[in-house]
Amino acid sequence: GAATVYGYPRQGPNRELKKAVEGYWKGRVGADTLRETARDLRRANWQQLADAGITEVPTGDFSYYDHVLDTSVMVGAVPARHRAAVAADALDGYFAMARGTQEVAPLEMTKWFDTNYHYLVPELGPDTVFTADSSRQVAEFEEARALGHTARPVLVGPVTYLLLAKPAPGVAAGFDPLALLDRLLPVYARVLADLRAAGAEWVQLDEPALVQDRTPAELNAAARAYRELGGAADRPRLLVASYFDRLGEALAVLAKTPVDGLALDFTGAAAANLDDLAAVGGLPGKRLVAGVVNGRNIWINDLEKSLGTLGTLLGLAGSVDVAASCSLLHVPLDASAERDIDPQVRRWLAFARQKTAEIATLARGLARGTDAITAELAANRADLASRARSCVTRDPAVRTRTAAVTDADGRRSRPYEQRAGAQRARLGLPLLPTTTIGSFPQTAELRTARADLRAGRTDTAGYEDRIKAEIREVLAFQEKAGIDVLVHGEPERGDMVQYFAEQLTGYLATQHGWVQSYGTRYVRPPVLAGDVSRPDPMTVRWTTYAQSQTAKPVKGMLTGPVTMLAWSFVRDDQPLADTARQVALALRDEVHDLEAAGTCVIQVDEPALRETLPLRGADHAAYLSWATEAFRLTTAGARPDTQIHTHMCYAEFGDIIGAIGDLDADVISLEAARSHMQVAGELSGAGYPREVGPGVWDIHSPRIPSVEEAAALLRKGLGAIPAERLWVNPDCGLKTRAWPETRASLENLVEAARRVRAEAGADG
Ligand code: THG
Ligand code: ZN
Repeated sequence: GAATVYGYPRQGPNRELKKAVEGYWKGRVGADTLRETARDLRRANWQQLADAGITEVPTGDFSYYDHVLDTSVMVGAVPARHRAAVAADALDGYFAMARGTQEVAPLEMTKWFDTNYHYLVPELGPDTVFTADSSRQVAEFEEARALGHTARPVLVGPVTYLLLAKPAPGVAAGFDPLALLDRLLPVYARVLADLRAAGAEWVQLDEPALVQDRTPAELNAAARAYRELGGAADRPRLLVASYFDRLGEALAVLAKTPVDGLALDFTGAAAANLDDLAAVGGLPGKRLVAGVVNGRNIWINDLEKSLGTLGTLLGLAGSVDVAASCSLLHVPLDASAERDIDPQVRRWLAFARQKTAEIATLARGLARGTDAITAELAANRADLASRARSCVTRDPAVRTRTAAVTDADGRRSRPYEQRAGAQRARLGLPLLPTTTIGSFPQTAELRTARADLRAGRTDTAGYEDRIKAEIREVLAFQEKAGIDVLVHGEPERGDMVQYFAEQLTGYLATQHGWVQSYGTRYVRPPVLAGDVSRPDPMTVRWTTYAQSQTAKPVKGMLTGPVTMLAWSFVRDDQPLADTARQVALALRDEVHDLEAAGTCVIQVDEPALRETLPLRGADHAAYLSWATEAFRLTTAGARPDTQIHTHMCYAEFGDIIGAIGDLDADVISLEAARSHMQVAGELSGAGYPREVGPGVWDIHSPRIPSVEEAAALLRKGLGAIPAERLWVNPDCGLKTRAWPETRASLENLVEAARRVRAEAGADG
């Protein structure tokens, strides 16, 4: 069997691609240099794969910005507003679609399934005309072949492409992009024929959308698509890939089409594919690519277990190849670069490079028997054992504590109605109180100060003076503007998840573990490696310093347990619910200490609550149950007169509206400006009984809302939520905003609150 992957990190060991692309945008790097950098990165990746023992390398997985955007270009789906830019210059037009220009808006961006990667959403309508442009795919395939590699082009499949698309602006919302399938298939057939003509024996079509709940009509579309593409003349052999979950009903559908092979995920819950495959009678005579190495976590594989799976699969298909479960785009490049991680612990980690070695080892073991890989198996066994019994992964004190958690620990001592009274008495806030979400502009100066501290160019005292000065400035502005509940502005935090992870036992930070989030933006998710505890308070110092500077209440700011998991690499050796409970208890200690230090308002942010929703509806209830439980465990120890806030970044939360109620937070702030307060109506329609702050300033844009604009939104909010329960705040944190628009917008927001407060007072 072959050893293969579906994609590899694009950025290069030092994020060379980010630097080249951003340099090109600034005019500092020419188009030729950018293309050359990209070619060098592809060449290095293929070589690394080949050296590791990968026998069939992917092509077409590289992208300057996003591979879904590349697919839109391949099929000619360029929105009307970008056509002039594309016609003038293909590369600049491509970036105009990605980022917009002074004149035109970019494509919308959204999460790629349940990963932390974001893609650009295709915009389609009844008038969309597809045209085939296979040039990029053909060129990259020829590039790899010229370098001597056996290559397999990888494309986003036509069904997934359409299922990920949205009606273009101005198109009736009822328009279903899947209606364009018959128009799209000839374009895919053309691209496939071009790749065949260039010498591609196999082409991979990725259909991860088929692992989600699909209607009979959608499954039918998949059947039609692969009957038609499979029936085309001059085609290469077709490998249809799915990942992120079990294929479910779509497995039998695809197995009946004339495609030549399927790639399936066999990791985690997707291991159910094994039984499903047996149930449909296997794939006799076809190629099965078995994703047995997890492509989205960073843990070493259990090689013996994978060999067991592979052995079973041998009886279920014509041939079996070994792969990662999905593209390695979602993991960092190389664990061996992490010099600061204890070498013993580093042996438990497998980033992209280590995973390719595992895949090659498994392919060898499958082909020649376990005798051919005895040394690898022994080392793997030792590393797995060391992880299982390490005091990093197992802290008896943490386990005793989590085991003792009771239902009562997750319940506030008083119902909301009583708490609200106690909080009103303690805080003395006006009707329609004003606040912000937590962060204030992160100036270049602040980032430099943090970098200087890390590099040893400033000492701790100098850095802390700088932070204190910033806090005083942020407070002075809020007091002057007349905001009611103040924040310290979080100048000490870069990435908030990283900030807390650095202070919690059980988390590891990486130095080079960059993963693409979107376009040229990357994150370095911390690794949740072991049992979690909080040795010392994490935020109390800055919050109490801020409180010492003002008579108004200062809100304590924490990141919630679900988000702490969602934006990290989580451990795979215990249920997520257990890990969440440990993080929740550590945060509960922080809530307790903040409270003891006099903090009377504490916000626990959960921006990732909605985005972590499982791909299949059948799994939603179980997820929401442990997720809301972890939030309540974090917050429920608070006194009745301590006001618990939470914040979420999304306006689309219809499918978690019940869970928002189950959080039992006293106040929730949400994005609403862009959806014109629709969320307020949805919440009240669902009978949400507590306080709500629907955002009245869209902070994603530098535009300053006028007083009247914000007031109009507030009046709209009052139509759904009574004045006693309505808060006034922006949509989200202000970290990415600049000071001038922050000042002006917040001043307008306070004035709008005053205006509407007066009207509401007059009414009542
Ligand atoms: N933290 C973590 N994961 C996340 C987010 C986060 N995932 C989802 C969401 N937020 C992603 N959003 C962003 C926004 C900005 C950037 C990356 C992801 C960004 N990155 C800088 C860059 O690439 O230049 C690097 C930042 C750094 O130096 O740490 O701007 O908030 N864990
Ligand atoms: Zn937000």
